[in-house]
Amino acid sequence: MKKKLLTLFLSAMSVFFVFGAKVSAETVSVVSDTAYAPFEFKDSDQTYKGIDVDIINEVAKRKNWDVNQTFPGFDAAVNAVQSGQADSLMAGTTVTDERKKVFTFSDTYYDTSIVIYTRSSDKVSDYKQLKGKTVGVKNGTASQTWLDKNASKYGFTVKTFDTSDLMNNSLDSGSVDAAMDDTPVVKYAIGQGKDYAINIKPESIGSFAFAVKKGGKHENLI
Ligand code: ASN
Repeated sequence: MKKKLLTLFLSAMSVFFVFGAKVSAETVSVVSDTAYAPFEFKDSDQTYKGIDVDIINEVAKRKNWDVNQTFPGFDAAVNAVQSGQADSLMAGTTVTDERKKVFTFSDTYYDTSIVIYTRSSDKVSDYKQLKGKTVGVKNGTASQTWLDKNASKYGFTVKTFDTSDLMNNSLDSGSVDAAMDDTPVVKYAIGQGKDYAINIKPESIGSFAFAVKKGGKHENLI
């Protein structure tokens, strides 16, 4: 996993530097998700780490930005950039047509997919098995869009959470039957010892990129 992450980081760096003008000692506020390992997460030493943190720090170094990165959670981060309270979004954000209407995106740095997962004792290998069940998801995410679109087709109920760890606590305690999140994040959690299972094919939905408000004063960052 470590080697894979390093390869991802290096290839992300190579795409990240084909765009953008060099800005001189500009202070750039960057908002991110909060519990989204391996992209951003609070480590046991109470500092935030992860691929998004490493990429932003490297970009800042090369572009001479003075970065202030904070971790309010995905939906809060999106709202902060849209309302002008923050300059930019680095939160494992999937580029979608809907989001392109309000954000300007950098080149992408990671091809993602989203997937249903359950406690490992419950096997869901077909969406039809979710009939009558409750599926957890994080507010404002591409997974939520997918679930909302498919809820009536498969007969499940969608329950939203502000963060992935709150969602996973509910999955652990049985107050939701399944959840949906980005596949690398679920696989990382399983690798860290979470007792979850993926028995259904992930949905490819696009790639992650850095973003600023479309038409805003920070488009020069990209
Ligand atoms: N990958 C999610 C999305 O693009 C964002 C996240 O969960 N941090 O909707």
